[in-house]
Amino acid sequence: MTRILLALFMLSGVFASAQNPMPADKKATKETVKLYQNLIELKKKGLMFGHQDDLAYGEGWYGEKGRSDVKDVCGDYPAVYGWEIGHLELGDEYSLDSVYFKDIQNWIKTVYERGGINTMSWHLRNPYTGGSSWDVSSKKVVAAILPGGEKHELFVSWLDELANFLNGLESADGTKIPILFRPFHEHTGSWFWWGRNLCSVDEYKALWRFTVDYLQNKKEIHHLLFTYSTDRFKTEAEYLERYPGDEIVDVLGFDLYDRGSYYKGTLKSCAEKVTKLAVEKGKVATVSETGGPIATNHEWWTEVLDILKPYELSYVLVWRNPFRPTDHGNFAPCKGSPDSDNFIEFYNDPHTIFQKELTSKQVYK
Ligand code: BMA
Repeated sequence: MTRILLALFMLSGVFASAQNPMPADKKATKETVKLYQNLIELKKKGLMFGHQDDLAYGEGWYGEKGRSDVKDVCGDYPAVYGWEIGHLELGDEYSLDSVYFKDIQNWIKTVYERGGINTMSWHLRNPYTGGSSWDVSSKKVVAAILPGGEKHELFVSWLDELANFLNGLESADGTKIPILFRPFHEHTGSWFWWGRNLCSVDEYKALWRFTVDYLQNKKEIHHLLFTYSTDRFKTEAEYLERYPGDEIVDVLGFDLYDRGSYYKGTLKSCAEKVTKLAVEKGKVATVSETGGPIATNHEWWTEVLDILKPYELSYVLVWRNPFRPTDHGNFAPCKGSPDSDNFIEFYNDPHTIFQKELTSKQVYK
């Protein structure tokens, strides 16, 4: 009898945890837990649309209150907003993309109040050489910033800057605003100092573990959902090779840009694998960065939607619309852009989710 009762009790626990998935951080704030659980629910309803630096600038404008290229086209804001904090570690006032950190903090609050979702990437400088994230001249960087390494103290001081910034993300009533934090991304490629050919598997995992442990246990930061995001990959084993662990990661993502004929097949294959893994692990799956040739392929939006529709993905985020010339063009539509009609079709599709469909109640409560 006791055994039967015990078995029933354990089974009820299994059901409860399936119904109430929890983020990896056992001390996650109430709103962070809710965000995680709502992300799991929302991905069953549809695919959220995200855009990098959506509120900060766009085609021909910078810092106009309330403006968004996406809103200019479809009358609605994205559901997910990407922010980039590279150069925060230097104590600078603005990011490598020339956005003031104070403004980013304010926009993050605006997004939270309206029930949108904030995600943050970090193209942090190379702490060993002093170069940029893209400085891959040394393979010693990761080892040098781990405990005992010659640049460890410097790296810790950068995490302190990050912690100050994160602690400043508070709503009007003092609630810490949950963030999907996505550090050390695209590590299956070798263009950042934390990339595949630049450090060993163990070093990469140790970098993640140290960072998460420092933020959670030394800085008491518990309003983050950690996002692991590779570049393109072929197999689950490749995807997981440098995965730091279920006890650390909440969101499984990958970045993939459309720069040729490989894109569609690879997008499908990566989406399929990442959603399968997310279901197995009870995590959230996402296309954490993408972008395509929308200036020339005016049907790109619905083509991508057709590929992603079968999979339970939380969101797809397209990269920024640079306000001054850089090495890429716009990844989101803007007023009058030739892909606009197709984007509106994408917007009107019942499967896509934009800001108006989300309310703060739905996402954080
Ligand atoms: C890259 C480009 C760069 C930018 C960097 C960080 O993909 O958009 O211009 O500085 O991301 O946001």
